[in-house]
Amino acid sequence: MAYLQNSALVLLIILCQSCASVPPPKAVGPTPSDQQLAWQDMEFYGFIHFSINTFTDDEWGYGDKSPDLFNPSELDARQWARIAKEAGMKGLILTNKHHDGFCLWPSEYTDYSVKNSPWKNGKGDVVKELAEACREYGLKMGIYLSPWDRNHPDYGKPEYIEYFRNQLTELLTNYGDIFEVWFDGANGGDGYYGGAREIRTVDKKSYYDWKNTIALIRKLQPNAIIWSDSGPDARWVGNEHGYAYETTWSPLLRDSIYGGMPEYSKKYAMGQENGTHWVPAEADVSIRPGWYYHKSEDNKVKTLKELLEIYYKSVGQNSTLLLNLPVDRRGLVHENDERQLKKLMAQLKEDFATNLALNAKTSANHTRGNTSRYKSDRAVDSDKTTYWTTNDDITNASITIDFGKPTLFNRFLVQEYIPLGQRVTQFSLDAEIDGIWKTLDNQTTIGYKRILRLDDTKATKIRLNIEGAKGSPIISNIAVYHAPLIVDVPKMSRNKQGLVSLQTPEDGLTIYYTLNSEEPSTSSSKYLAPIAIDQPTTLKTFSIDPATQRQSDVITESFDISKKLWKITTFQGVSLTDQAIDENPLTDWSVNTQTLTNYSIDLGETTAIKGFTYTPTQGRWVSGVITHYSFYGSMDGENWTTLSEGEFSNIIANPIQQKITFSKATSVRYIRLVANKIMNDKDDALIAEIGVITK
Ligand code: FUL
Repeated sequence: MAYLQNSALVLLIILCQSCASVPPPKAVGPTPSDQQLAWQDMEFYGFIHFSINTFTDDEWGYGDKSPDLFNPSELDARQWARIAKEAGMKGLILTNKHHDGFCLWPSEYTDYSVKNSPWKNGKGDVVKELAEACREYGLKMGIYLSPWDRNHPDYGKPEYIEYFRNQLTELLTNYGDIFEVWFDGANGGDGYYGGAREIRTVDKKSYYDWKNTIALIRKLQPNAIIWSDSGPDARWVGNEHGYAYETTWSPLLRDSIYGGMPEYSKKYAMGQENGTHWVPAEADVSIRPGWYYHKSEDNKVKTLKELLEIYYKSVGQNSTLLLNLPVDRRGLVHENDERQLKKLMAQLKEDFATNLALNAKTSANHTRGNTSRYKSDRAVDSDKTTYWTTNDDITNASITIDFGKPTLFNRFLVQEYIPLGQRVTQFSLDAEIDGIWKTLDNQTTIGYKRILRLDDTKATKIRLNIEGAKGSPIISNIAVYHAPLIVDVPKMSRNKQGLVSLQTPEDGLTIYYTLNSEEPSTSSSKYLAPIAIDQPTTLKTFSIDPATQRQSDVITESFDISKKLWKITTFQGVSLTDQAIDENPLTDWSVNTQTLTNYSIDLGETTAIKGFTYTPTQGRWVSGVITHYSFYGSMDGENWTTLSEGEFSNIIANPIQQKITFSKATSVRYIRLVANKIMNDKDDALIAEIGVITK
């Protein structure tokens, strides 16, 4: 007995020695600092764009607007922080000073700040309010300080650099811990510059003397990540769509890059396999078309499908995600943006609800030193400090995960152990379906995190094949999920024939609807083909995932008579156009006001109309909007009567469909909308759609 016990002890000692005697692989290429590792773990955080631009409806201020304009009626940084927290963000970066030079904190070094605004009688400090809110909600805070300053008289001269550093010092000293410092690459150009109103260009490479500015930041906030096109700690992803690349390297040829260099996006943004420094990607994008709040974009907040696409192409492609929430003139994140964020959060929770690979049976064709310390099961143990790896000379190896039974999945998540560098250059994923192995995907880089979106697959085993790497592959985590379908309200469109189509974000959802104003349910009509709607009708509809019973909100739309009999007749040089009556708000009729009287719309039959609708362009930029109109009706197309004349109120700020109703119904066969004034006194009008109201 004693002998047995002793030999077991000896065996144990030998085993432990063998574990200890196989050292971990040596790092390959550049590796992240502790600060970069902590930052990468944040994965998802928010941007807040807020400034005088918010009150002037601009994206880039010139620097000449009065601080009097900055007057949010109910600014509440706690609301921003709550929304960010509930969305799963780990921090917030505020535009403390954008290109216009206006400071959201009462800087000692300029008068161009909140201290000369009416907000809180000049006693307010937005940065302080956000710092307190972030602390309360457990969020980290970052700062955006534009290097370009279109207000400051010294911009372009050496004195400005001192001013810039003084401001940095204020921000990095007075507001607690800062996790990221964000330096925009846009710098130099026209501006106010203290009244000079001229173009000032700078040598982007040398003007800012970044070396010393970086040293200052390191001294004041040693844990902060410094972000710009060229890092030094994190880099721009090269576009403002929020998308990283299928091949995204964290190493970067950092010394070849400077902030704002023109060829950056094409040449460097993906990172490089032979990059010299660890400078991981951050993908920035706004939840709306613009970075700043514009009322005109209230109905252009990104859809759930678009937001998910961004998430999978950023966090799922070895990048962090910086998602912008514009704060509005009240000083709040708009309700529409909050609603979309909530949808995103709910869907992500569902997508990653159950890790089907957690503690599954694993095997590998190579294991470093054949010790348990580096065995394949370390990749599925949910401990990111442990990993599966191979001997140093192995750069091709496979790990198999055995679910034990046919298992349905459509997401594959894999992570490299990045403290030892990013290594994998090529990999594939196989699945054993009904006893036959099939390749599901071939890809290149992994990095911190890679998520593959796959078709629904039912397999008993899967196999990750590392087919190329810069050293032994080191895989710290593999997870497998079955994400449900994206459930969101159906998208509606109608054609000129009056056929209404309903579209779901993904195939596989069922749509129910009613045409009698009743609330739809699963016993209502099921949508199978476009619905013919010729008469005024209220359509209510929602979509549902039959597998999970998750259902979308109900969406309601009122349709009037169809335009199937309508014809536009133009004369005297006006080009014939149907865009104004094709029921597609994304196509415009571009027409000169001088000739806008030279057309008529024939409704095809005598119709009693109670009003009309005008939809201005729905393009990204608001232009050609008719602000003052006359609307005419005629029975014979010769003799016209003015049915209404006036102004479309607030149409520039909110260019959605306008509905004008008359005091009484009038029977007409022909109609005509004429522009009396176009925004910015332009000559050309853009008409997306003209319609009538009959009910
Ligand atoms: C850009 C800026 O010019 C935009 O206004 C915005 O701040 C965006 C995040 O970065 O380069």
